[in-house]
Amino acid sequence: MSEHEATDDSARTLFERIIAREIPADIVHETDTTLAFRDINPQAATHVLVVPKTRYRTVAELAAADPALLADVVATAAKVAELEGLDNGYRLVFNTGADAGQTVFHVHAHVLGGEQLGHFGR
Ligand code: IU
Repeated sequence: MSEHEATDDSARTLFERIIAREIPADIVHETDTTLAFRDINPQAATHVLVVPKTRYRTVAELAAADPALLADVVATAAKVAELEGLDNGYRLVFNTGADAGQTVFHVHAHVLGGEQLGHFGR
């Protein structure tokens, strides 16, 4: 594990196992630094997760450590929106920490769209 990777969670996350192709996922797009795959519990007509192949726990940690990699994640999300035909718009969400309901501590962008989305919040 490099010094840039999270050290507080001993177990590898599910997303690291997807990146390593140890467990299957419905992969939508891949770059040298990112992977995009469909969420198993979709919250919109289109719901894709974009992860950096290097693990950081949260978007804040990623932004501080490797802003170019964060830019790669956002660019991959935009590419996913194009591939998925989200021409009428989409939402990009980084749940961060407990209050936002983050459950997987390998930073991921949710790309949501394909229908009119409800307002976010409570
Ligand atoms: P969150 O932002 O940490 O709450 O999002 C984690 C997402 O990971 C959530 O939407 C799950 O449905 C999704 N997910 C998945 O796609 N595949 C899995 O095997 C597991 C969670 I566990």
